[in-house]
Order: sequence, then structure tokens, then C-alpha cells
Amino acid sequence: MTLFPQGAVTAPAFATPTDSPTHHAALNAWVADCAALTQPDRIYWCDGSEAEHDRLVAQCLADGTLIALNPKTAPGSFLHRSNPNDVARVEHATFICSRSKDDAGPTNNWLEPGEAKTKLRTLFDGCMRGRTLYVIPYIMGPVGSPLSKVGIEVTDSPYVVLSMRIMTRMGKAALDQLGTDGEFAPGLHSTGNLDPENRYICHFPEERTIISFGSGYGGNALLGKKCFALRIASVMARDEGWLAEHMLLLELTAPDGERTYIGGAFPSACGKTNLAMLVSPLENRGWSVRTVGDDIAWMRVGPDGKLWAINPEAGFFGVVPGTSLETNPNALHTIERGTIFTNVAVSDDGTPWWEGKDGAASCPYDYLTDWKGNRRNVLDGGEPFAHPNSRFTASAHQCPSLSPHWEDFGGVPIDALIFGGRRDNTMPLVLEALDWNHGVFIGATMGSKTTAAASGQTGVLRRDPFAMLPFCGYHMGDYFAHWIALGESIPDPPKLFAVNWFRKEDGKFLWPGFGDNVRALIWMHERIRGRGNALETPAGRTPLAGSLHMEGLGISPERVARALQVDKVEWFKEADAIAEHFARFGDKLPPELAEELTKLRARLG
Ligand code: O2Y
Ligand code: MN
Repeated sequence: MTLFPQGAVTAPAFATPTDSPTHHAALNAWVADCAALTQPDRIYWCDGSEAEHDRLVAQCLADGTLIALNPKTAPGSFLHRSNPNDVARVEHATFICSRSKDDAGPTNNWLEPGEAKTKLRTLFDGCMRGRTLYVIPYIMGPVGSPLSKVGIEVTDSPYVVLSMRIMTRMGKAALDQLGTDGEFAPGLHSTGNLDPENRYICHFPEERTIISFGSGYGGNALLGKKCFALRIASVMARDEGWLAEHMLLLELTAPDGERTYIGGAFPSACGKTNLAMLVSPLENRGWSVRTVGDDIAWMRVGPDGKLWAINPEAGFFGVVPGTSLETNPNALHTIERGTIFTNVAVSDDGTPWWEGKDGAASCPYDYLTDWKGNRRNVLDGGEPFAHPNSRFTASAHQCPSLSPHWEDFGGVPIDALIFGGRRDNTMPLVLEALDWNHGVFIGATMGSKTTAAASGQTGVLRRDPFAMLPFCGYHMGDYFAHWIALGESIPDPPKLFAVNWFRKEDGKFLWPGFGDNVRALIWMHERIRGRGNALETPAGRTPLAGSLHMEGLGISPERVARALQVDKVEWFKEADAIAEHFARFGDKLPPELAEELTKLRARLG
């Protein structure tokens, strides 16, 4: 595999395979190629050991990449401050470099692969001079699982190495899994000089390759996450007949011990991590929720005809602001120790702080150092102290609600998939699809109101099919067709549902959300087993009055009914908006979805 075929590169002496811990010829050749282009002073192959971690942390503390936090209030945790111009994913600088523009589709930025490589070659030329090139072998998925895949990230960022160590199974285990000729997805990353004008997150789907330049932040730099596990993996999944989805995975256990596994697609900022780590208010009645994953699911048909899913990640890269004992106690406990915080505020005694941390209580500090490093009086107002997209990176093992099955080799058997969004109206609290194609129609037409956390205009409805708009590595029309086709090949498919926790009346949320969302999950559990009463509406099936578990819910049955209502006038408008949305996909829109729209209109009368 030659990453930069026009580079005519000669590997420097230190990049010979004899210095590498692997006899994987393609991997050694590729690392040598990267090194010849970027010209680092050193090449370091990460083994994932504790000793390596400690050395890297010491180095990062010494050069200011990390700041140690209070060992009593945040043991083993560190603060990283990113460049203020580099604080989020950059959709405008994210490219799908497929050979044909048509394969990238209307929802992706496209660059011709040769043109992209020419541009990238110039940017990467000598960019690691004076620096260390780290080779990170990593596994997405449980070690040794047939559902796992190996990636290699070459980077010049020790922060990326430390983060990938949390987010993936990294180091020797990955090289062992790869052997001497296993397949891997190559990734090359450099923070470069962090010039936003020279920021490129490029994906070459046919080569399963990722090249990222000019950002050190999250999804742009931790290449195993959005770049590999979604954009590249979605193409692999299309080619190989499986699904790589932007979905949380959770386990719901009933009082009789029966378990239901649910995958959920939600756009960013819709409370996905909160749902994955939900604390059930009905735990004392035997209904509990455990976490399998909070962001990504890889799913395949198993020998029993069901869809089986793994969480390819090993940690959480979650939004910090708003995380409190009230909103997400499991996340709060997860990040009590051993966590890398990025762009949060810090108190004078080195305790990490963010807006919403204290819930209803007021901030206990007089002064805080904000995410940019400025010490300010908390009463001064002004910009938030923690960046709204500040993040925690923490191992899944630290999560108190982690399911014992979260890294089962074969994955967990999926009973239901849910599509959610943040909508003021139209979409009821919970809706069961009439059949597979209707469920795909629901996924394909998902919409969500944009929030401050996303770039662009806020408060407008953005259609985000399957919550994959920024993450699908190929034409979204083909992606819909893949979902339709897969439905026919799953002998025992999951039931499909829509949810909307955010419906409003007079500017106020109708539904309390958070832990009470378990009530919608319980109804799904019942429906899957042929129980739980449903009302047929033109939009799908909703819980019939009395069929939602209401014990301890602090709102009236009338209010619940309004949260569940399917309003025909709203749905007529929705059908028109869907037609407009579908027009984007031209002749790539599967006829089955056009037919679903016709059927919706017919049901509406
Ligand atoms: O801003 C970033 O780089 C992270 S975005 C992100 C991180 C974790 C999980 N999901 C997302 C997302 O945008 O969906
Ligand atoms: Mn996500």
C-alpha cells in the first residue's frame, strides 16, 4: 500500500522494518512512507503499556500539553487546552475523496483523490521535523472479536496517543490481532500549525484511508472514532453487508430478568450519552438500564438470524457542560478519576469545573480559570468558563452502569433500534414503525433542532438521516438503499421506533426526560414481545392510553397524551417537508422510500 504514490519517497534509516515491532510488510512500508514524507526526528511504535502511558504523561506535563488536576478531587486526571480556533469537528473541512463525486453524494464535501493527495502532500512535507512520529496500532471492537477491525494512526500528537489509549484497544494487542498480513485502515494525522485555513480531514473510502491535517481536536484527530468507525466503516459495511451506525447501545432488564438490547441514533446534542447511561426511576421495580456504548454501533446478522451489535469503542468522549448528579450521575462518576478533560475550566485548587456541574446549586468558587487559561471572577459574567463543546475522555471501565455484556465477543442481540431528534412539535414521544421499510423511512427523515453546540444557525430544523449526515462515507441515497436491502436479509429483524423527548407546549417541555425516558423503553420491550397496547395513527403506532408505565411519573395523563399526540395538520406539513428533503437525493432515492411517503399521505387522507 503506497499512501502517497507520487511521493517517490525513500524511507530514512530509522524507519526500516527492523526498528518496528511487526513483520507486517504493508504496515512497515506504509509507516516508512509516512516518515519519509513528514521527516520526524524519531519514530515511536506505541505498545499501549502502563509504563509508556506514564512516560507520555510526564512528557506532556513538562511541555504543557497536559495540566495535572487536583489528585484528591480528580485523581489521575488531566486538563488539556486546545487551540481556541480548534474546538470542534469541522464539517466544512471534512472531505470524502471517493474516485467518483457521485459516490460522495449531495451531503458530503468531495475532493478528487489525486487533487486531495497533492494538497496533503504539500502540507505534510516535512511537517514532523523536530517532532516524534507515533505509530498507534488500535482495535475497534473487543480484542479478538470477529466483528472488530484494526486501524493504524500515525500522528505527531502525544495528546492523541493518550486519548486513543482510552478510546480504543491500543498497542501490542492490535499488532497481535493484525499478524503479518491482516487488513488495517491506515490513518495519518498531524496537528500541523493549526491554521484553520489549512485544515483537511480527508477520507479515501476505496483505500480505507484517512488523512487529517491541521487540527488536534476530537473527531478530527482521534481517527478511530468518527473517521474510521463511521465514515470509512460505513463504506466497508455497505460493501460487506453490515451496518456501521451513529448509535448508542443499551441493555434494558425487566423484573423477570429478560433483557432487551436497544440501539439508538440521535444527532449530536440530543442527550445520547444521558440515555446510554440512564438511571431508571423504576430500578426498585426491577427495570434497570445498563450501558453498552454511547456513540457508535457496528451490527451484523448473526447465525440465529438476529442483528448483533458491538460498541467498537473502549471509552467515552463526551460533552462535559451540563453533566451533573441530576442529569447524568453515571457520567459524573465515570469522570471522577483517570480522565482527560479538554477545554473545561479549573478552580484554584485544580478541580475541573463546567457550567451545570453543580446542578441547582451555585458555583462553589469565587475565581475560575476558564478554558482559554484566563483567571476570572465567577460573578463577572461574559463567556462560559468551560467551552460548550468541552469534552471528557474516560475509559468505559470506569462507568458504573456498564453492562457486563458490553464487550462480549459476538456482540449483543438487538431487539429494537430507535431514531431520535430534538423537535418542538410533530414527532410524538414514542412511535413504533409499521414495518421495516416504514422504520427506514423514519430514520431517513429524522430531523433535529440545531443547538449552540453545533456549528451554523441555531434553532432551525436540520434533517439528519439516521444521525449520519456528517458521518456517512458515501452517497446517502445508496445508504438508504443499503438499509432497505438489509431488512430483507435479516430473518429476525429488530423493531424500529422513533422518539422525541423534546416536544414543547407553551415553550415548556411536555415530557420530563432523563430517567423517565425508561418508560418509553419499557413500552418497546412490551411491543417486541407482542404485548403493550398501541394506537394506529397515520404516522405509526403510539402507546395507547394507560400502556406507558406511569408509576412515579410526576405529570398528568393528559400531559402524557399531548406528548404522544399525532397532529394531522403538523403531519401534512411534515409530509411536504419530507418531499423537499427527499428531492436532494434525486434518482438515488430508493423507490421504497418514495412509496412510504405516498403511503403516509394516504394514511393522512
Ligand atoms: O467536536 C468533536 O470533535 C466531537 S463530536 C462528537 C464526539 C463524541 C461523540 N459524538 C460526537 C458527535 O458530534 O456526534
Ligand atoms: Mn456522536
